[in-house]
Amino acid sequence: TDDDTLARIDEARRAARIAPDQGPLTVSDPTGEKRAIANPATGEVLAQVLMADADTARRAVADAQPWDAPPSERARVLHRAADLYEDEFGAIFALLAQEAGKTLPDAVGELREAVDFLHYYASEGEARTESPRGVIAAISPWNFPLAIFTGQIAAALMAGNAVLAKPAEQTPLIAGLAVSLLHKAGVPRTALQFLPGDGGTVGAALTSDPGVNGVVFTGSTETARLIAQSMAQHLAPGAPLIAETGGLNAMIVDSTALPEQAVRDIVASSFRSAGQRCSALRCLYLQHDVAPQVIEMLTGAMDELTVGDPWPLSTDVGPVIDAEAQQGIDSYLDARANRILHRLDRPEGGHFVAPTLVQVDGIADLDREVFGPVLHVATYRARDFDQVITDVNARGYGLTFGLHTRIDSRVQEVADRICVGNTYVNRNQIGAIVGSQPFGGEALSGTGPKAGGPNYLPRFLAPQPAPQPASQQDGQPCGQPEG
Ligand code: UN1
Repeated sequence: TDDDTLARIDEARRAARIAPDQGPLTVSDPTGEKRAIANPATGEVLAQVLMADADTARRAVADAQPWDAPPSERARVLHRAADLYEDEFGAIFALLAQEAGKTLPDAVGELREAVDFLHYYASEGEARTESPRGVIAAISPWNFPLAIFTGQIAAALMAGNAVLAKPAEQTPLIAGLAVSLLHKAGVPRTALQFLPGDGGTVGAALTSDPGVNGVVFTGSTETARLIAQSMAQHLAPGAPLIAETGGLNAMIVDSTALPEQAVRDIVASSFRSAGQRCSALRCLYLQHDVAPQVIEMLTGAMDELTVGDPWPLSTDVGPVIDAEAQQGIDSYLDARANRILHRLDRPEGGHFVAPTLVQVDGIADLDREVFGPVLHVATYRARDFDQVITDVNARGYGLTFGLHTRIDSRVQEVADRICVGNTYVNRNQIGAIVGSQPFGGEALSGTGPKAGGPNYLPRFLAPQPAPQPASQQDGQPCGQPEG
């Protein structure tokens, strides 16, 4: 971005900023309790949002109507929504900073991803002739409150479904803006309803409702399990759960890697977005002989990071989302105080966690996904390379994996053995690009199919009956009840 463009972006963002002296906005919805939405960097209350409750959720299911416009019309509306998102970049960047704690580079990436999802699914879905499933509940996280929220909705809508969109309780403002732009572009209100609320009540009401024909979810592996149980209670066989969940993502840097490049990519993968991406690097394996040099360069690079309010353009690492997140990471680190290799100072006020390196023997020492700027570092010897891959696979997650090496045969060897959705070689391991890098995990990291890839949208369409062998075509298939 050149300086002129940056100045223009900054001006639009400034104009749209929720000013502290205007007092909290009130965002209305007919029922439910108020929730104060606060800026995670300053604690300043931005808005009072009236949240939906279980009754509102049930009524929304009853009112939902699949979007019965032809696919070409749906595509046109979603392409138009993408243009409206781009026009509103100032308000979007302001809210991403104020409500979600995003730096401007992270906000720019997020808007790009949301726009790409809209165009991608609109184009993918245009030629599809299958029927929609019906009503889809879309439950999305606070860490990509625009991109993931929009991606789920865009795929489900493009397939012709009605969507009940439940954003994370921490980020209803940016989600509400997205919904208003989708409506303005022409998505009917009965096809897209907005249900800000907490997962325990609104999420549970939606996922247990027999009128819901499928759930798309991004969030923790534990919540995905609860959703699966909730869906099982209403016995709607075939109602899909499309889930993207957590990860314990590793990177190997071997002794042939270029250290400067590796360090740049380690910093980006671990500390951008304050480590709050499911794709983020959690456990770095350094080959023994280069470890001292890489750690020295890494701690030097960390010392250059500016941690603080994401609003100033000079900030590299913003806050974590809320007090609960901050306290959880703090107590995790307190319990490992004697293993801390390096830690930056924490800024005053706000929900900040200082970027931290923690020494471990291997990925088996990580007892959970720490969703913040905390990187675990282990070393390995050349003869143990295979064991590292085995140990990473043994954790049962499978989202991203990074490899820094100049040995070509090693790239193939790792690609063949590592069980993850996305493997990145000699680059950082965040920021998958819609269309060219479909994103999603294996095993505990999600159900698939990958978002931003060709298999995603078809999951929101009713499966076609399998073609019958000629001899059975006129009769009932064996053992299958009618209907
Ligand atoms: C998430 O953090 O919940 O590739 C998933 C990336 C993003 C990750 C999104 N698409 O970094």
